[in-house]
Amino acid sequence: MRYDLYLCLFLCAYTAECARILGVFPVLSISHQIIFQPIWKELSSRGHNVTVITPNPLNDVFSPNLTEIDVSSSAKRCVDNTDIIKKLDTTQSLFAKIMFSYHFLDYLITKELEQEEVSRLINSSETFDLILLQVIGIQPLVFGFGGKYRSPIIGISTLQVFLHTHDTLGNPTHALVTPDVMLGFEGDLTFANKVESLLFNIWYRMLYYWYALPSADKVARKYFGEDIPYLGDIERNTSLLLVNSNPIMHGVRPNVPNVIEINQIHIKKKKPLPEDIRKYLDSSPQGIVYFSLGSNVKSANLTESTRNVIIQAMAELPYKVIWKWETDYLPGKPDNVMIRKWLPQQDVLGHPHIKVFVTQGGMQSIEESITNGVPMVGLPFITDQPTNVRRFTELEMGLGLDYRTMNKEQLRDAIIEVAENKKYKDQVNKSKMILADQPMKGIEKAVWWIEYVLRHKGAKHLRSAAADMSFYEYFMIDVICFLFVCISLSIYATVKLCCLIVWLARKPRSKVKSN
Ligand SMILES: *[C@@H]1O[C@H](CO)[C@@H](O)[C@H](O)[C@H]1NC(C)=O
Ligand SMILES: *[C@@H]1O[C@H](CO)[C@@H](O)[C@H](O)[C@H]1NC(C)=O
Ligand SMILES: *[C@@H]1O[C@H](CO)[C@@H](O)[C@H](O)[C@H]1NC(C)=O
Ligand SMILES: *[C@@H]1O[C@H](CO)[C@@H](O)[C@H](O)[C@H]1NC(C)=O
Ligand SMILES: *[C@@H]1O[C@H](CO)[C@@H](O)[C@H](O)[C@H]1NC(C)=O
Ligand SMILES: CC(=O)N[C@H]1CO[C@H](CO)[C@@H](O)[C@@H]1O
Repeated sequence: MRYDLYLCLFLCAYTAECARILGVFPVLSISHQIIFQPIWKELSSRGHNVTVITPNPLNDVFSPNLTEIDVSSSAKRCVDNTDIIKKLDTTQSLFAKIMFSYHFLDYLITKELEQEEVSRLINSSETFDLILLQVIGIQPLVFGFGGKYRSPIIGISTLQVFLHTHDTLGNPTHALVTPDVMLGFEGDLTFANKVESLLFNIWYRMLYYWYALPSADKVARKYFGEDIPYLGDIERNTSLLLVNSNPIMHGVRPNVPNVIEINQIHIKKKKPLPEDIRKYLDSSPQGIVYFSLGSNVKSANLTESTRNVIIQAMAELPYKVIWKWETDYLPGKPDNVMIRKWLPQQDVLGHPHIKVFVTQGGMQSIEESITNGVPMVGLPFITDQPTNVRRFTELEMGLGLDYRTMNKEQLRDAIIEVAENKKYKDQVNKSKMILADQPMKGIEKAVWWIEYVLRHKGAKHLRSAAADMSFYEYFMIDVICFLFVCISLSIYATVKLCCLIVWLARKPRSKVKSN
């Protein structure tokens, strides 16, 4: 018993601290969870006792220091009850998309909080030294965990974060320099864009601070107890934010020192391909097109007309095609197409015969494509996908098409153009070299910063003064008003003084006259 204790003490000293860490990653979407999974796995193998709430557990029997609370049953029920792809489709208005994602995340997280294992954890007297929270869109409810355990909070986001998350850390959000990701425009803005961006910045904050946050605070009290601080104050207490941000795809933005950009977290070491797939790829030196719409958008759920356009285009390609198709049967499957319900995407992209990746344009897929030097054809569907595709088209790493309006010739020609014109491959190669040239790997960086916050019990010393300023202080509205009043008063006083002088100067003369 004694020895165990000494051993544990020794190990704790050795690994900086064997901390008790709670991770809350509520969103059911493997393309997001593959960013978090390596982080929680690495932390546990470094000796921390990690508990995570996730709908995508690793179920790894070799991780004894890891406790995963599987909330997939609650999450699946929410997802099945909602037509997410339609609600977040590019044809929906910005307002509709934002309101939908707010209500959906609220619904999802509430259902997960109600799940028995989660409820039991919240009711128990467990303590944690650090809370890791998934930051995505508008979901202030998860910050209830921070209020419950009163320990330092680290936010981790797989996407560019929304305005209010920048606010919590005092990160600058200039309407023109860094327009919000939901607006979908970057680079040179038109005048109309500028007006829209500024109005959005104001409208969004009104929505968040006056509506979303107060209503989430009421809900949080129900689940985490009445004694938690105001949800907005807990959120403002965030020590550090890790943002999955790709320097090629996202461009640059100014960040305060406690906003850390990480990338390529989910890039794995190459593994051998399954035998049948390897044979197929090896036997196709004329080139192969890899087609996958990712994990959220299902190829099998495309409308019949879109599917037919794709099938006809594929049939006319001078290459073979390997398609992630989620059912056993693809009606009208051309001979040059192989379908699989699931594919080891990174290893497929790493095969030298792959010429083009036809993708929905999710950030993780694009990152995998760049790391493997494969140019892309983008068919964007939801959220950030149109922006991502526009961006890689601008960078000449591929071409983009609108899946609703494209015809078979356009798709076929785009694929052939990207496969045969060397400029796309060269651009991807350039980006690949830039991405590879970093001081440390994404996962190492993430874990280093998480342990940094543990070692210093927060990161108050990195906190920008802007994080604690109110809106009017940050924009110096009080100072500007004060100066305006001062200047107005002095102008008024000067004018009055001049009048007085003129009047005085005239007065004796008039006296003289009257005399
Ligand atoms: C579990 O944590 C201990 C220290 O608490 C560490 O020595 C061990 O390597 C960890 N085990 C695994 C498999 O990660
Ligand atoms: C980690 O914490 C959980 C929950 O408190 C506990 O049941 C478990 O024994 C701990 N694991 C280790 C390896 O200390
Ligand atoms: C946790 O506590 C709440 C309120 O105190 C209660 O409604 C809920 O049933 C408890 N959950 C579990 C799993 O005991
Ligand atoms: C802020 O975080 C610290 C730990 O870093 C904690 O002690 C404090 O209670 C938190 N305050 C609020 C309002 O959540
Ligand atoms: C990619 O670029 C690097 C240097 O920029 C070059 O050395 C390499 O040969 C290129 N590879 C391909 C496949 O073009
Ligand atoms: C393969 C696949 O995901 N099919 C889904 C298509 O959408 C319907 C409902 O919209 C689901 O029931 C199917 O499972």
